[in-house]
Amino acid sequence: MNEPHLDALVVGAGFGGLYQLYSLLKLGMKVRAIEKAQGVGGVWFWNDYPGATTDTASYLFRYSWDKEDLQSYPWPNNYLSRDEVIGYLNHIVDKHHLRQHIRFSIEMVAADWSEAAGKWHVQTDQGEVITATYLFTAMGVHTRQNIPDIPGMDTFRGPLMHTASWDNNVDIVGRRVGVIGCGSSGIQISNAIAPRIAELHCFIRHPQFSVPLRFRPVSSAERSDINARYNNIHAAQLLSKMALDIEEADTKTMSVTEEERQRTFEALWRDGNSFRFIHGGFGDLTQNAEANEEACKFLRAKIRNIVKDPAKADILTSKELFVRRPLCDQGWYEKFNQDNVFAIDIQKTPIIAIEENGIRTSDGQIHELDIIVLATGFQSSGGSYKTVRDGIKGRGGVSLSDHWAEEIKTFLGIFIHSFPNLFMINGPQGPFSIAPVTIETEVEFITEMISYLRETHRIDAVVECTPEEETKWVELCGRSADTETLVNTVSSWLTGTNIAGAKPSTIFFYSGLKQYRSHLHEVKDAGYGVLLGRTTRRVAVN
Ligand code: NA7
Repeated sequence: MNEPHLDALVVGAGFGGLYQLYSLLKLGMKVRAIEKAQGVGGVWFWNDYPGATTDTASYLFRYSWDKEDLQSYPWPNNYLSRDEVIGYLNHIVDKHHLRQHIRFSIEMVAADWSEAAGKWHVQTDQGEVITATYLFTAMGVHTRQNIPDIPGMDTFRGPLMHTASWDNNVDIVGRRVGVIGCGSSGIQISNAIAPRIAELHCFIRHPQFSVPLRFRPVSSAERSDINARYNNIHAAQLLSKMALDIEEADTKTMSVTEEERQRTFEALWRDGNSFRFIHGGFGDLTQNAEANEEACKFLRAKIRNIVKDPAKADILTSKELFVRRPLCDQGWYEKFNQDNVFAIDIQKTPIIAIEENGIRTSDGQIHELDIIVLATGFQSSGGSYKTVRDGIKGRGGVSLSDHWAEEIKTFLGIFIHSFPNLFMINGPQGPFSIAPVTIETEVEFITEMISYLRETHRIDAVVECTPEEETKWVELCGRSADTETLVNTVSSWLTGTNIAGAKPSTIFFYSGLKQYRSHLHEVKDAGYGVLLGRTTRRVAVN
């Protein structure tokens, strides 16, 4: 059944899509959301593997605009499990009557901008075409799985699953499980299943640093205290870099004595959470290699201290700087003290094949397994966009994959030149700060802009950034990566180089949420001029 023409179509029903839907409905617009999954949650819907947990504090992993909910909705522990996130989002959807506006199990397979009509034509996998004046893509960062090309994958006789398509019907108890990959997903699932399975074999190419999460219940006194301070907490987030609700330190690592440095690292380790570890003690760990190396030395000593077998400790210890997306764990290193938990160094002995009964490494050994888990990550660098089946095509039929062939290019992480009236929520080149407040910032900016267009009777205006603004933003993101981070010193999803052969891109604006918001304010204060330069009038066509 074809939808009638919409003012706006929102693609995706995770944190971003839901808030955008809610906001546009409040403006009185004719809007619909489509979602590929059978339920809400976006990345949290799909990542239903054992141990999937947020590493953002529970009280920050909420929408800030539902003040009543902030006070009353339960979060028993300091971090949320995947199921709690899904429960919360379903609660929001029901409370705000959003469900009737969402169509589930529908995937956008093509989107074409019609210059003549001034509309987007979106084709779904159900064979229908939806037309909409505005297209909001809230399609997530970690959406397209990265499936490695290992010979013999189809010959394995047991279940072989990516973490993002985990099948909870598979009984893991007493089985021998192999986990390929040790990013957030790999360490979370390994940690969660280790106590229940016969053997755990972790295949590790680049070990990463992890800091304990310090998962714990939250007392009612703590909850009351946070409830009383919510407005201030939110206001402080908006004026910070990472939005972690911590004092972001500016002390230089090398400006203090060795003793004080160790004391600070120790306190950060004890308090837990790797983002807090990086930003809570010193101000230059992300930027300065010498400072970062001090943190690495501290973490390497911790690993050696926890993991009793020196050979395993060596495989688990990163020789790189601490510059990948920081990891948090609930006892991952400790699990390697179990005799049935093995670490396999696949830099030294790469995986050469998957066979009927396990994984063969280059030393000729077959690691016998009943279940294989691919914790191999995602095509995070624009993959959600570039892999839309029949493409997203803007002015003159230019495809987004072509537009981004050399590198990802956006303005503010929201707008793309040649793709009018298309707005990305949590797309590439937005701020590297925690969700949902980052998402809210983007949604509120776009919603205010559309509201402004409606109020000033400019609903026919086509919103599009200029190539110059795009170029400037890409340069700014690149500079922020160079000055604020060391991310370009390794290959990881933060630069898109986790995918073999991919060209590096800057996929975040690293100067922080406060700085990002000031760029948004500049655009807004100038009457959105840089986005409205190319106004064309639409012809009324359905
Ligand atoms: P990540 O962080 O991209 O981690 C993927 C892991 O898989 C990482 O250890 C990779 O090793 C490994 N990997 C990927 N491909 C292969 C192949 N072909 N062979 C062996 N090992 C491989 O993904 P996650 O799902 O853990 O986390 C993604 C984000 O989700 C996370 O950062 C949070 O923001 C939430 P490599 O480092 O490439 O050597």
